[in-house]
Amino acid sequence: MAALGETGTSARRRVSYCRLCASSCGVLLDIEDGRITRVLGDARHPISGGYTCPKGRRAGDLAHGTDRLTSSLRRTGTGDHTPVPVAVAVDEIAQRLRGIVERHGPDAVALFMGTQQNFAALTPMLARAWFRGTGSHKLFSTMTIDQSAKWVVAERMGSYLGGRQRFEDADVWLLAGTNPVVSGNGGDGDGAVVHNPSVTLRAARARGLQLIVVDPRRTETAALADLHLAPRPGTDAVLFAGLLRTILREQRHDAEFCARYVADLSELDTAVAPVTPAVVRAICGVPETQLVTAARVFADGKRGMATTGTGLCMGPHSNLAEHLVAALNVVCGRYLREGERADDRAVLTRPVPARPEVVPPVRSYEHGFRSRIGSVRAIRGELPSGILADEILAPGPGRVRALIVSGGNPAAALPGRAKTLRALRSLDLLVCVDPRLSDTARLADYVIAPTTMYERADHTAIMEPFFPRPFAQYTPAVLDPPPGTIDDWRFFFDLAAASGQPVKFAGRILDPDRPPTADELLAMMTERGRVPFGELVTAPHGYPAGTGGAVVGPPDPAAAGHRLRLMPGDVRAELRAALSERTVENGFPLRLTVRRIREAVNSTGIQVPGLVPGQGNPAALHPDDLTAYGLVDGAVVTVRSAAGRVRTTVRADDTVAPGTVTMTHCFGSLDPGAELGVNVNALTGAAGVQTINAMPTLTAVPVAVEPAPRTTPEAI
Ligand SMILES: Nc1nc2c(c(=O)[nH]1)N[C@H]1C(S)=C(S)[C@@H](COP(=O)(O)OP(=O)(O)OC[C@H]3O[C@@H](n4cnc5c(=O)[nH]c(N)nc54)[C@H](O)[C@@H]3O)O[C@H]1N2
Ligand SMILES: Nc1nc2c(c(=O)[nH]1)N[C@H]1C(S)=C(S)[C@@H](COP(=O)(O)OP(=O)(O)OC[C@H]3O[C@@H](n4cnc5c(=O)[nH]c(N)nc54)[C@H](O)[C@@H]3O)O[C@H]1N2
Ligand code: SF4
Ligand SMILES: [Mo]
Repeated sequence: MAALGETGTSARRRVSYCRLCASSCGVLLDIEDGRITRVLGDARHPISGGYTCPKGRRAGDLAHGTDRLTSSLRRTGTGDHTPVPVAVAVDEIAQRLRGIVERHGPDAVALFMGTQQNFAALTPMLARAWFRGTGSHKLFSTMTIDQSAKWVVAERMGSYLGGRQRFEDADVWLLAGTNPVVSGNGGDGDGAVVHNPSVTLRAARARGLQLIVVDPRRTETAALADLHLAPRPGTDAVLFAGLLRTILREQRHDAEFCARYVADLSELDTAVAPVTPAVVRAICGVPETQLVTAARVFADGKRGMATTGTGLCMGPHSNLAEHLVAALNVVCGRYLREGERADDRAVLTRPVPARPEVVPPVRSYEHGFRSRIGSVRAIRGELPSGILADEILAPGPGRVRALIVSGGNPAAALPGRAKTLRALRSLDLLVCVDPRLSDTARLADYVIAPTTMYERADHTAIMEPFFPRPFAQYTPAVLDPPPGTIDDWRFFFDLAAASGQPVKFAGRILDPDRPPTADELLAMMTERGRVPFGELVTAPHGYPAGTGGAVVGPPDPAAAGHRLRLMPGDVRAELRAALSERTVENGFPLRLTVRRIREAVNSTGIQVPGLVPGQGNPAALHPDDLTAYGLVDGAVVTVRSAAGRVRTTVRADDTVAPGTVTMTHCFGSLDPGAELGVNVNALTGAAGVQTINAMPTLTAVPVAVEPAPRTTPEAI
């Protein structure tokens, strides 16, 4: 094994990688007396090249802070928590789950999979394995309050199996509603990552890449762009329809690719025909010349894609906007062809051969499990998290009565904060696996205290599609975990065992009486990969696996008639609706937009003392708007929407477009003593949801900002 020595009392430097976000940066940790004293970027790491961010460098505070849970907790009659041995907690939870299933059936049990469970290779596998054994349909994750528009696009448009053009040799790239310099999101795949983002983007521009950014704010990324389009929040669908119209009118599209792979180019052409540059200016506020220039620059670059993030996927027309971005990539033929080097990033996982053919749209959500809430159906096996609170609150058969939360904080993250809190409080059983007392954990009957990232062995199998080239990394546990903690995966393994459920893992059934080690499970996960686990562990700074030489193969003759659908009837109806919509002010003259900050990843980081500047969540407005609303920088204000209100301070920020307010999600705390800013989801939940994935509107939310009267109650 690659263990480089025992952790213990003397100071030593250990190699590992950070697992707070998908970037998986290589790090060197100075460890003294079992505590992290310093985090340095690993300059020998082939992907992150020494880069780390402010929150990654504060890993010591996350592991050893006073709020770190070192024992699992059980809620007492008075609502407080007292320590409980994890084995006892597991038995009690299994027993209570059994009782709930006996009375109400398996659909009374739900699992919520949060962001942090995805950065450990084993947790999602074992959490799902436990969940499958329950027989419930009530599976939820953050994807459906994030970028599930991308799922909807694939279901309605179909997919091309040859692979997408890469960032590394692109001539042009368009980033819409994403700010990789801060978030690391927005790379060359769905939900992908830009590693070491400033350096990567600057190097790409230095080799000639033209960067187009579409964002209402002049973001850190927009500041690096050749062209920055700043549409009114929530109007991207119209903007992208306008880009498509210009490209088709000027015959700048890839006619050969379209002839071969698209079923309905003329329907797309007809649908976008009314979206002239003048219409785009009127609706989006983007000048005609900018639109036409962006269309030409994008279409004329030979290689490169348009990719998106939350700013697009959280808007009031998110499914449509995301569909039109995908249509732009298709129309410009931005996919790999037969004989080109395949985009094969699988190292530890099974490689999927690239073939230049199409999987036609299947609309599998039309046949998924139907929720009793709004007839919404499961998509990709998950129910939308936007309906989780109603699934818990609405009486009747099938009501969710037990919820297990894995690496997530739904109390902070779900739209409609007040309703969410009511729902979580009304559960018969709430279990939260979390290293600290998050808002969700505060409400839980049991809090399971897991090990944190540097206390567990791991590898990058589930991150490999997001690396820019084939790469894998293993890390042993480099810190001793507090004795009362348990690996996340092991909690789910033990829960399944205590419930008498079989655990399927990597094609076998695990023996409940003989729990495997993390390393054994990690090795099993790699059995179908091209780098053996035994070789992986000998490369502490990671394993650059080379391209493997795969090329895009010939198409399967059986797929010859398969085509993508760019403008099916429902998408066309959504475009008509977006074009005919009139902005109604209704007392809410501003639009609240989403934005992330470097110092936190969702709710992780906000509680680290001194990490977030000012430790709050101010509302940033353009200086002209401050003047117009009679406000000054630093003033205490009420931000009000149709859903609720919060009290915070305002900040003058000339990167924010006039008419726009930006705040960050996942702030706030139910602990009245904690000053952790306000939670923006007090303002969401009233604006509409998307059909199909029930995605709530989390950006372009109509709000008003007013001086706060002294009597305004503190927001939750
Ligand atoms: N530092 C840090 N990194 C993170 C996270 C974090 O919390 N902190 N979170 C992680 C997670 S869970 C995710 S999902 C990713 C998300 O990654 P991103 O999607 O890149 O998230 P943001 O940085 O918020 O960027 C969203 C951008 O959309 C813009 N925007 C808002 N409304 C609109 C609109 O209507 N139209 C357009 N075109 N743009 C709009 C905002 O101004 C903002 O710049 O980041 C991940 N990485
Ligand atoms: N208004 C608004 N709402 C939003 C968004 C927005 O932009 N605006 N963004 C949405 C998006 S994109 C997302 S992804 C969600 C985020 O939703 P969540 O994923 O539910 O929120 P997080 O704060 O990331 O929750 C992670 C939790 O995991 C815990 N944790 C940290 N390390 C570990 C670990 O090793 N093991 C375990 N078990 N737990 C750990 C942290 O303490 C934290 O409580 O929020 C969504 N909600
Ligand atoms: S949190 Fe920061 S240091 Fe850690 S992986 Fe993400 S970007 Fe890298
Ligand atoms: Mo997210």
